[in-house]
Amino acid sequence: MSERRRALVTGLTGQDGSYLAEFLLGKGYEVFGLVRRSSMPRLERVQGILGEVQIVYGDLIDQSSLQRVMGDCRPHEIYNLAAQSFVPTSFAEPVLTAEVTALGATRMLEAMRHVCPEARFYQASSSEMFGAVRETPQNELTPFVPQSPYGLSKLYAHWATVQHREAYGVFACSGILFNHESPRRGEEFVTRKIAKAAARISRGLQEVLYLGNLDARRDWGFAGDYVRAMWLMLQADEAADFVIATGETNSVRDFCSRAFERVGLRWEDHVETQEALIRPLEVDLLVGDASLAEERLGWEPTITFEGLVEMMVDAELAKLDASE
Ligand code: NAP
Ligand code: G4F
Repeated sequence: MSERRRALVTGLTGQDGSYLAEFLLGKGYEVFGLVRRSSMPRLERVQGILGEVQIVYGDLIDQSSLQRVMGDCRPHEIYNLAAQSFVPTSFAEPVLTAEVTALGATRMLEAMRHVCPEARFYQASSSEMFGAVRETPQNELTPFVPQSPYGLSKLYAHWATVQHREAYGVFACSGILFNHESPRRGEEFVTRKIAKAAARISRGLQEVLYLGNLDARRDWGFAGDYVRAMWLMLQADEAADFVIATGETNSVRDFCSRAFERVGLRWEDHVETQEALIRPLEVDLLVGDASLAEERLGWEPTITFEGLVEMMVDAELAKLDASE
């Protein structure tokens, strides 16, 4: 009988970690989820799988914890999803962001190289690395011009992944994922903030939604589709880097329009802009070309922009119904 595949997922408690763990359990993997120690670990997103996933404690800023965990789990596949992932926080806490998001990835790669060099490694890279984009749509060959300490940190981690592959021959892939959302998205990100506010305003629980730049355009997909792409990258014959995106771009204003339409309201009557929410530097336009992933991995998104907005607003309405 063949050995059960083991996967180590960092960032288990985040949006993607929860979807990926569910996906891997569905494929029969033994899943180890790295959680950082805190007085109150945030396990809400993984409540449903706590009996199946094995929690292991460690922190991306502690090298020895990562080596210990890898030695204990002996993973076949490692998915490095942990990061300080919120762009505004990266302007407020640039050193912490670099420690976790940039050096944390290097610590993971070094731990793997020394403890389990045969494992396959996935790095959660980001379209934020394209920053002030030099071409549209963006693909694997588009130059990187990061516009935030977060983008800069992800770029360091991206090149660390490429270098480990080239220098040491480890199987390491970097997935350059464009924005992906879901009802489990953190409440500080713009899509969840809008979906939640539209639902609350429609029920008379809130009056105004304050936002920053309404003109920014993003390529928004569904997180459930994107974790499947992560797994596909680690099943390929050869390690490589892939853009994962829908190929469609919409503005924050478009997201508002759809979300408020879903609850029968006009967004213009409820949204106000606030200077404090404007970033020191902005990424104006992102739209990805995922044709390499389609060709080599057979990956395609299944959820449209309209479907995503409806899914997120409907989930917020259902939560309000359940709490009544
Ligand atoms: P998320 O919801 O913010 O989750 C981040 C995870 O990292 C959380 O589980 C968090 O744990 C963990 N973490 C933070 N600092 C840590 C540390 N020092 N040691 C160990 N764990 C730590 O992010 P996400 O949306 O799921 O995204 C997953 C990854 O993909 C991130 O690396 C993100 O930067 C990247 N990415 C995301 C998108 C997107 O659109 N979602 C696009 C491109 C790339 P706590 O619960 O303890 O805070
Ligand atoms: O939802 P956001 O905060 O996501 P952002 O900055 O694009 O970053 C996300 O996607 C990246 C992939 O490109 C990931 F790597 C990263 O970890 C994260 O998941 O903001 C989206 C846009 C921005 O242009 C922002 O300026 O929405 C604009 N925006 C306008 N008002 C707002 C708001 N963003 C937030 N968070 N809150 C607002 O009130």
